[in-house]
Amino acid sequence: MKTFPKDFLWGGATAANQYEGAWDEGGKGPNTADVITAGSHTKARQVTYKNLVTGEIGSVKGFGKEANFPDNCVPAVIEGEYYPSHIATDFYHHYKEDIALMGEMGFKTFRLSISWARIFPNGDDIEPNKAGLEFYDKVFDECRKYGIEPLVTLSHYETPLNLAIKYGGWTSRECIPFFENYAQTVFNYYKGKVKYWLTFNEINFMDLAPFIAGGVTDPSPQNLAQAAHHQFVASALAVKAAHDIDSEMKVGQMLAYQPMYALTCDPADQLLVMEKAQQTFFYSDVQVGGKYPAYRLEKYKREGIELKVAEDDMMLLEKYSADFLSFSCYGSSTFTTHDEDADAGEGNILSGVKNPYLQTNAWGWGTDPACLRIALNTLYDRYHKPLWIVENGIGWADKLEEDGSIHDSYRIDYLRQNLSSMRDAICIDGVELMGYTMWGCVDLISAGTGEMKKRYGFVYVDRDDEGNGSLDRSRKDSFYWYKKVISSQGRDLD
Ligand code: BGP
Repeated sequence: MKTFPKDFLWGGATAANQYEGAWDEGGKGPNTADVITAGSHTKARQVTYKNLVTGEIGSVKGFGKEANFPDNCVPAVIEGEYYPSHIATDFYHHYKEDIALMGEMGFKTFRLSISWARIFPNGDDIEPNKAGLEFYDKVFDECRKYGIEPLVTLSHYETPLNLAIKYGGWTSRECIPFFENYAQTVFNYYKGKVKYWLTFNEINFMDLAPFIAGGVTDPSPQNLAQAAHHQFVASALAVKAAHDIDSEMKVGQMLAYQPMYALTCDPADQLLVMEKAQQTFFYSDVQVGGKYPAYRLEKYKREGIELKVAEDDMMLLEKYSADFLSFSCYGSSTFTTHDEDADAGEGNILSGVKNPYLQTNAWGWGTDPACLRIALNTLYDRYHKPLWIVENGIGWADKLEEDGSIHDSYRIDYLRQNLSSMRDAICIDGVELMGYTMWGCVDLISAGTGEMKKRYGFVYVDRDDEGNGSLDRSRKDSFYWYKKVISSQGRDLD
């Protein structure tokens, strides 16, 4: 039976701000994620702020475009508030145990992010924080012990808080040299230990949640366009730096992607889907295709947005496009112009209306058994570059039984369907896929809601939504299932 290639990189994915904790230990500075409170399925997470003149405190909605701060107010940590990122699930003090569990499952790769503010506490420092560099060095050595290849994101939904306060985040061009310095520092330090890198997690979230994606404190359409442009140039400079420092290094783009369906065959619905897709493809057309697409430039003209571009920017984007395209994909989304015929959709920020053919989890995220094959074919046809699925999985309120077991058959069912769809893309369609990292392989806090309850892992972590719990780790049923999948090279999905 034809199956996954021998060198396929099986593994799991995490992000520092949702997993690492130790937010003020080892010389780390605060980052934008450290000022975002917990929420729930029905209650939005908030960014807290302080008025520098009156000392007054307040908050604005964290996910979405509302994170627009009143005059004289800056995002700040407020005493007495609960911020899930501060301890998260404490990878900082559990990394040996967690990587051993990944080794036990047979992981070939582990996606994690470096917290930028752990290396440059203020973002604009000249010299790096040595303790921060040493921490990740120990993590990478631990990975090597188990033959695990790290895949490292440089900025996963976090920017050093000082850059947001002092410069308005990525709206300012000054972030480019700061990021370049950061990238060069870690590429040099971890040369020979880390081969695969990603620049900005789900870079297309700049349009949807700019404070989270780039510390943007004034999200006008002009600022969003500018902030995305600065991240593109910074990514291209990171590709250049990686290739100069070590010809073995590969730098990928990271896109939030999901197949988009029209609810009806009305051409108006197809056009709507086409326009929605352009909002996502804009980011990969620039970063992987190397050029600003015409549809986006026309949109800027229509909206009166005047992009400020430095002389070499367009050359850099073309010359240093990403080596591969990585993406997250949890399901699909459906759109229609016939809103009166459709039930409102729920789920993540890319969603449209409810697809009557699909099931959803308790947070309204639809599970689509065909999404990976469709996503892989669409992206491979468009760019002809190697792909890597760096997030896929399902959040569920798992139950820890008295005897310490966790029976997550729903997760196994979801993954079985998704892996089979991914196998079809490789074996039937010939798509070039480098690897698969299941999201949140060890339980961590949810980005969307800040909850612990929305768990994704193969490994359960004892912690609740109020921050209580021993942080002890336990293997779920899916742990043993994934181990078997990896050892059979994806042949045995039962
Ligand atoms: C992606 C993010 C991750 C992760 C995941 C699941 O958008 O890159 O950081 O959290 O979604 O989302 P959630 O945590 O909201 O369930």
